Amino acid sequence: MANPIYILNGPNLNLLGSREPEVYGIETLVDLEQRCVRKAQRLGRTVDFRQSNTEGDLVGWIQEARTNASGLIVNAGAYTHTSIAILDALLACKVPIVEVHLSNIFTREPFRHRSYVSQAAKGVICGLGGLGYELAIEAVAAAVSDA
Ligand code: CA2
Repeated sequence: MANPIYILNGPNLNLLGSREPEVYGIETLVDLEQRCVRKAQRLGRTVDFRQSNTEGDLVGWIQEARTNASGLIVNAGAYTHTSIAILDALLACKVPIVEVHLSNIFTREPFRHRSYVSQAAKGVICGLGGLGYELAIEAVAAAVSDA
């Protein structure tokens, strides 16, 4: 059995569906997870979908992905724009990495335009809501089978 694709979600993404639907849509995090599970199944893959509000949890999970994941999809939430610790962990992780954001970070406040995560990512998808997660799974699955 191939290793799962890790899908890591950062702070406040547990609030999806409860506020700011005009920015983040109406899907809850559970809806998003189910969508990812179904997409992965269609591609013959599995996902391990997690969320934490704590930077250290995300760093630990990225370290775990080095040996236990076939690929990594990261929406680091606001840590995207601030966390060198998450960048360093990602740089040490040699599996294919795709960065995803529900909203288009480039049409929002200037502080959201910079992403540390992008420096370690094979590709970046933003502004497509939950569909972006499905596209990221497709990209990681393709990168894994090319390897
Ligand atoms: O667009 C994205 O996916 C973000 O990563 C979401 C982060 C934000 O800080 C990034 O700049 C872009 C914030 C997630 C907060 O999610 C909420 C969802 C519903 C209600 C409140 C917050």
